[in-house]
Amino acid sequence: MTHRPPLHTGRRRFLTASLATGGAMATAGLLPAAARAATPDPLITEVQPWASGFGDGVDAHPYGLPTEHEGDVIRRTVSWLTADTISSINFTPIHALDGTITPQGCAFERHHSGAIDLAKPDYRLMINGMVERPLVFTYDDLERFPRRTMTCFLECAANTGMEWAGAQLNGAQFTHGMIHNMEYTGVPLRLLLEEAGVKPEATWVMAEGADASSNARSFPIEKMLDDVLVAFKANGEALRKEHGYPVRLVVPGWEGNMWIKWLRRIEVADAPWESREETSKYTDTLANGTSRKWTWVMDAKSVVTSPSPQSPIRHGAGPLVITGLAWSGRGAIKQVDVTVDGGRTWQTARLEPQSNPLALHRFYLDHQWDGSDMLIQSRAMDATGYVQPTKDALRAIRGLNSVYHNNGIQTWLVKANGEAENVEIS
Ligand SMILES: Nc1nc2c(c(=O)[nH]1)N[C@H]1C(S)=C(S)[C@@H](COP(=O)(O)O)O[C@H]1N2
Ligand SMILES: [Mo]
Repeated sequence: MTHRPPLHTGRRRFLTASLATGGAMATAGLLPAAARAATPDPLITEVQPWASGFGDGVDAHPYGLPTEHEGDVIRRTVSWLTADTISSINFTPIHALDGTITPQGCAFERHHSGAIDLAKPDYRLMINGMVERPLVFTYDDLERFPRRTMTCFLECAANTGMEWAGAQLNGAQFTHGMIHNMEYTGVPLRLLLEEAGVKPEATWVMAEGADASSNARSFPIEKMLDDVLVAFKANGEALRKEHGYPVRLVVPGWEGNMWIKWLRRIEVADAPWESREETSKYTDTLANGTSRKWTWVMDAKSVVTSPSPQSPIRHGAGPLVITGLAWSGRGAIKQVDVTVDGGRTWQTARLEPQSNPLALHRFYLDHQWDGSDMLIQSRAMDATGYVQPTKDALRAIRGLNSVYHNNGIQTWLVKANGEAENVEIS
């Protein structure tokens, strides 16, 4: 599964060997660099092929792609989940990424009727309903409004949904990969609504896309006048087709299905669009048969991305970087605690500074691994003081029939050989 460039195997083997003999230094938190230098390494002592000629010219890749050595950092599907590729889902390779930004090319996709091709000249956005002036905007019109740039996560409400009944999928990509985090640029929807003139009695807004599914959703108008963006750029460049080119809705902190792609119409109203079949699709069925609905905001959640089943430990005992992601739709992540002993003891991880509260946060725990089995978990706390619950605590409230909004604590069993497995402990 893992791609190892053959030229690096010698160095890898050597690092492992020197770590084994340099245990004392390793526990001091330093790699035994002196020991490493003592053994001749052809990668150091011999001229390599890449230093014996020319590399690519600047005209080789007008638009660059990742190097072939990173060819396994790709979106993946789960065959039994994705029997149909059109109304379907794939997963972000979060186990192989670091930092917080998700490159568009490997950011998960969820379509109800496929990713459509829509060119800018054919793009129209209509605002109608309870407004003074119904309006139609072209793409060029949108570019003339004041814009903002902000980074936020999009999590599908179904993320981790397959884990309700117990540990099932073996990898962070599959258990937690219905998420991405991009820097979006666009026009605040508030400015477009002000241009149209929202009537005072309006309380709801319906938004729909240009694809066959339309993915129509109802929003309380307060959110639409608050921080929602009509976005046309992601991570500095145009949205990719699969993420809604040329224009999508960005709904910070709210579940992914509200982030309408290929946005084509906004209708202002005084009631939600209950007549539309999709309006309350993402409901959570409770044990007593009733449902939670309009659970728009994503609760605090976190996951260790490495080590994890697809990112095993490839070195021996000693220094180990434990890292992962944390996020909350209710505000910034204030603290992430990590345990390596199944919750008996917790250590507070280092959080990288994050300027946007509703973006993914990256945490690190610099650990000295003694080489024995670990039960690794992470637990996030957000600005409201809410603490990510255990899976059992969630089940006690929501039962086993839910699919959506599973933000329970994830456990990886990391074995002495460095391999990891998705497990549950209680
Ligand atoms: N027009 C339209 N918008 C849509 C969808 C869709 O099928 N059509 N899927 C929704 C769902 S359920 C999710 S989780 C997100 C996924 O966004 P992504 O494909 O950019 O990851 O888009 C949402 N917006
Ligand atoms: Mo979704």
